[in-house]
Amino acid sequence: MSTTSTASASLRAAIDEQLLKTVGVSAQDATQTDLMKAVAQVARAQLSQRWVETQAHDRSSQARRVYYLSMEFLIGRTMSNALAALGITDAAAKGVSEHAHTLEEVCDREPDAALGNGGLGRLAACFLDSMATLDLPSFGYGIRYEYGMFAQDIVRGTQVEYPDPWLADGTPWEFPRADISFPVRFGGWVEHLGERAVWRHSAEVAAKAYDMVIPGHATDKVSTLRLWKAVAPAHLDLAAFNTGDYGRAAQVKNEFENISWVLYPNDSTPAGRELRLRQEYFFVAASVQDILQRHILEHGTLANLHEKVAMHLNDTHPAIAVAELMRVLCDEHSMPWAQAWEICKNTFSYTNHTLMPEALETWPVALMQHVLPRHLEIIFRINAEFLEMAAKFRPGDNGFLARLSLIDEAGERRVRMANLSIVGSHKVNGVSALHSDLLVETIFADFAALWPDRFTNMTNGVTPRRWLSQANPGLASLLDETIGSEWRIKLDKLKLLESKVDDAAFRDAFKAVKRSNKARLAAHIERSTGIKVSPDSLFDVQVKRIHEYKRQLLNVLHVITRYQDILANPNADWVPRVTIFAGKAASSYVAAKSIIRLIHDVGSVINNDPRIGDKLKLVFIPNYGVSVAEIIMPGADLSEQISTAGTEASGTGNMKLALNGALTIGTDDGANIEIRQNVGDDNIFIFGLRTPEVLALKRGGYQPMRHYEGNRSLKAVLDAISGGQFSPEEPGRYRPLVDALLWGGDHYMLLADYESYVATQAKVDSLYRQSDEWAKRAIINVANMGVFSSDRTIAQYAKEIWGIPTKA
Ligand code: 26Y
Repeated sequence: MSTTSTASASLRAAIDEQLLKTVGVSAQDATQTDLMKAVAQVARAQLSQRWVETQAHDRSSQARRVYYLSMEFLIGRTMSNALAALGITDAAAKGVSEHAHTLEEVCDREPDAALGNGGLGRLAACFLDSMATLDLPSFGYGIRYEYGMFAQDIVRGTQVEYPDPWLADGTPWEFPRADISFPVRFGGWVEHLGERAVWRHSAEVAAKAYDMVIPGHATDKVSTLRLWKAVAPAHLDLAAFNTGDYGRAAQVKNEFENISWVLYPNDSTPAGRELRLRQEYFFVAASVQDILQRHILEHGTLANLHEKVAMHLNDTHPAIAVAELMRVLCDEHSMPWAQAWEICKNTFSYTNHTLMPEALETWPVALMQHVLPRHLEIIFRINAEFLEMAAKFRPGDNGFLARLSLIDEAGERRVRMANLSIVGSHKVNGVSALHSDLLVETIFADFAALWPDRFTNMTNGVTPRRWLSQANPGLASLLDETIGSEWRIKLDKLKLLESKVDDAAFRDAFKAVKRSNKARLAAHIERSTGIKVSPDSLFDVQVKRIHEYKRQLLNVLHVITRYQDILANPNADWVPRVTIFAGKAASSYVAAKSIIRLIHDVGSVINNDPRIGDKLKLVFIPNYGVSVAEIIMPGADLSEQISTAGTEASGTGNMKLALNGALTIGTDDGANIEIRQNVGDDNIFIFGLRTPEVLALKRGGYQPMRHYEGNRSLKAVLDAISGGQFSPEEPGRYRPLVDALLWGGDHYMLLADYESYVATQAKVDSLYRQSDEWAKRAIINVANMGVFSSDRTIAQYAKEIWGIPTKA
């Protein structure tokens, strides 16, 4: 027997053994789900071995580690990624085929770990993959939510949210660490005994560790994602239980354990509730205790903490860590304040993911006093010392100090978490070149005046393992044949494709891959919506959270324009197009939900209009998430990245789509700008106002009505929507959406960009008609996406922010 067939024979034996031992079924009776669990157990055992070895290595080398603190990790499924990292995909496929199933069917049985909302959470998951792949000594820390991102169903065109009990049947990928548990305290008051502060807390909950192993690729190293579960202290439970009051016992248990129950399903809309603050402190307090305990075990002192520990704040959500580290160092380890503050600043770094002022987190001082009284005192002291220093920089400028202050004194006093993060960190970064520039020019301008060197840029990236290897096996094998397989860990190698652009045989192979990915996507569309679409159409894709600034509504305006034009000129040479949307709206976000409904209403009219046929289809794929994205990205021709310039911090879907050979139609915003710089102006469709023009127009008094009056097709489209053409049973349904554009100031300037958007869509059509020209540009896009690997991003963080050498 060859070595590979020995490997698959032994893997098959291992699967059968796990079916019997862990799953508890005979090999003959195993269902797809049973097989999924058994294969996972086999992979888990091998990963566990790597985990133990990596830990031992990092411990003995006294490595400097990075700890990535994040409220969100949008991991998706683990199976395919784990098998690929272990190099046992083929053997596993053979193993399950003996049971008359395909590996794909088996992998599909795994629920997504959807512990995040959108871009920020998925970025954290891509980063973990890259940290492991680069052998970076690292941990992710977060919350083990019992319920992740809600599942979205569409009922008569409207979004309905269902809970996501992803843990209901257990997950084979977690390792409960029964012995790792830390107390987390809340409430009460502070007693000052001379110099010493003592926090007399009023409540305590236990944080229990659950680890997920994050395998690296082309390395035996793994990283750890440690998630905390809140557990009521046993003694508390028992007190009520022993008196026979079971109802009360359950209630007390719930009050404590609700901390890790559910992910806040808000994205860039403030959450503002006490439970959210408790979640933030809960996972930060547990993580800091764990990190310090490990540090003391390895180094015996906290004096060198910043030399061995880098803690990264993924947005302001874990910002309370700054106050918590100060509290632990000063109150619990009796370190002098000044020394603790030096350590603190040198330990933390912070990434900002949004410019929109309404999305910046603040907490009422009164709430902080109630939940975390000692932390509030510490924040006040940090603020006093900081403002004293700042006052020397610009004496007498009270506006400057008021803007810098950690406390917003206008109206109800509030703690500004972004300001706390900046003051407590040695580095602050944005997530694209434009975003990082705008940070220092706008919302953080005062801080940048004070500390210009603190601010930097780290352009986002995505992991090529999930977003190319795994999601697009067809393109991955074409790449392997054409340029070798090293691109998986050195994405710059894609550049080699440029020499193939004029090779007709290669172009045909490339087109064939796209065509089969589109057929797969079309099948998913039919399964999930009942709508049949032709893979010969141009697949025009906008997938992301539904938010006004992302302007899904502008896309709909174009679709209706096209519909009206087709009706007016039915015999023109129309490029058949399928416009595809997917994404979730925050449950309380009325306008976003209304946009979802409009998409459905417009879709029913267009898709059922016999005059239109295949010339135009409009579909909304329900329940967007990581696994659905893995089907959509490879099947897209056109990537819609159409946020108002200056509002999308970076975007990462734009990178995934271009990496899979879609051309971008987009504004001069976020990472679109860097995509343009890399692929070249001729290989991307950029339209609309640029950031300075947006700002100037806002200042000069923007008049949306002028565009309505001045553009006949725009007027016709808006009149059709507001007149009820798409909602005849309730003609006024979309009046509020249209009124917000015409009378409400059109905050995101859809009408200002409409004309240029529609004109650019016509250019898209002309290029698509020349299928060879289109393919050339798509290939050039793929060839130039190397820089958008999260390996590049993480190598840059490691070098410039965390001070940890990597092999990249
Ligand atoms: C405060 C809370 C309710 C909250 C929760 C989640 C606020 C914001 C978020 C999520 C923000 C987010 O996902 N931002 C996105 O981060 C990506 C990664 O950097 C960027 O590519 C994207 O432009 C940005 O919108």
